[in-house]
Amino acid sequence: MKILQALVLLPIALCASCSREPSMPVPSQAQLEWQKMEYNMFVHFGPNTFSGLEWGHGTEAEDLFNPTDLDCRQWAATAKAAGMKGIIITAKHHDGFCLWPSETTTHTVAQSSWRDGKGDVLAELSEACREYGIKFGVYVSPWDRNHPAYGTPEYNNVYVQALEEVHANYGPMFEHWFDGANGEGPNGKKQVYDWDAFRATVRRLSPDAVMFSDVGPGCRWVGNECGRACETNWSTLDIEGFTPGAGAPPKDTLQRGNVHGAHWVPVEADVSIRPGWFWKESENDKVKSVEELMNIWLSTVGRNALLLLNVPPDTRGRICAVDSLRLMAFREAREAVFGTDLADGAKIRKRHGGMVWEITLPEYRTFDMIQLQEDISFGQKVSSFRVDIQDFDVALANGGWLPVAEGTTIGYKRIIPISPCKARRLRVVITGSLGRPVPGGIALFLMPGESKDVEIRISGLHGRFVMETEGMNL
Ligand code: FUL
Repeated sequence: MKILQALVLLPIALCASCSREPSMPVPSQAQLEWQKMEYNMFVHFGPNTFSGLEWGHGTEAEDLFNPTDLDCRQWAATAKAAGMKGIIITAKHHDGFCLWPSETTTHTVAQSSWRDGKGDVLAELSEACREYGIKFGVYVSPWDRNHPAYGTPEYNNVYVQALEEVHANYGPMFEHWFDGANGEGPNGKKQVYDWDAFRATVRRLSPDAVMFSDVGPGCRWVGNECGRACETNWSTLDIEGFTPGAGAPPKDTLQRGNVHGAHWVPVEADVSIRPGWFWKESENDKVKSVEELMNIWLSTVGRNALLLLNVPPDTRGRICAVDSLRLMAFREAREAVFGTDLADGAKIRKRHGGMVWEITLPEYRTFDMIQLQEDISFGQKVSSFRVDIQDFDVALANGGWLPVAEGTTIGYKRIIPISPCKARRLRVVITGSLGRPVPGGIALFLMPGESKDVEIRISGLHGRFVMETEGMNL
């Protein structure tokens, strides 16, 4: 039995070891699981929900926070129905108001008259997430415009204690969101943050939480707030000498990563479903359309990033109908595209040392999106690729192979929209790689409404397919 096991496992082990590049960063188990979540909900909620401000001054009365009908189960149910896997809430935003009864300050739910000072949003939300099988995470702003100690070394201890309260009492946490914002506090001073102490606290109490910041260490900011990752997106980054906030690498580097970066720090793209981060009645008619959300999806999840979509609850403490209906319509739209994998039943062969992935479909199929994945447990390797389709009716010198797409990085997931085409055989040609590439999956999709009976366009790359430029419009 042992011998049989060894015979079965040996080729797998050999194959795995020959695909592993010794000096290449790979994701931790927590980062791998995090990446597979793909789509999470951001929740901005606090005094700003009631004042209409984006950055509260910190002087707001605690009684301002007074949700009339708070229902965190509704948030979790909405996230679940939307296809999201986690929720991250602003436990404390820059105004310093804590959504849990923190001992570190007198600016919390406990000092408000909401539920006679007995309310605790973190307790309610973490419980609701457990009930709905949604993972829970927190944003705790280090910038605090209320705390009297802000701007003095003492504040770093205060903030560490706040982190301890949150992580010890409301975990497990899948992600901790570190905002690098570093403005002035009530005494006009800025804080010198003790990032080492902050990170060590989260690591100690929530060892599996992926820490977000401009420079990770768990995942990194995408460098904009419009939901756009770069086509070239390395999950590797050099972080030595950098800090979140003003000491971060240039935005361009955050977007692309470093091709030979020493650390695995994948991209998270945070964007709001509305113009602002906090709910405002005046923005009820400005909720992003399904089309906008689909473009965001293709530019984030489709470009090796995780999408963190902010859906802010209103003054009742509920996600209002316009937002939740949009989320459901968006889910339906995604299912209409990605619910049917037209590569289903295909035979996939690796050739030329794994540099060519040949796909033979069971029959001719029409598609206009190609989804490629690397098995990132071996690291991210592909730096350029091309996709060809084959048809012997097309009399081309190179055996009927016709290029339909090309690109740079793949990473965990890359979705490439192309002109609709009909083919039975495809090949992904890896034209540049840091090591032996390891495919993680190939799928083909068709946008509903596209003709099911298109002819192959001889023009290939010069047809309707438009490669976006690398230039980012921030
Ligand atoms: C930024 C904050 O200043 C915004 O208010 C918002 O919370 C965004 C997600 O992060 O740094």
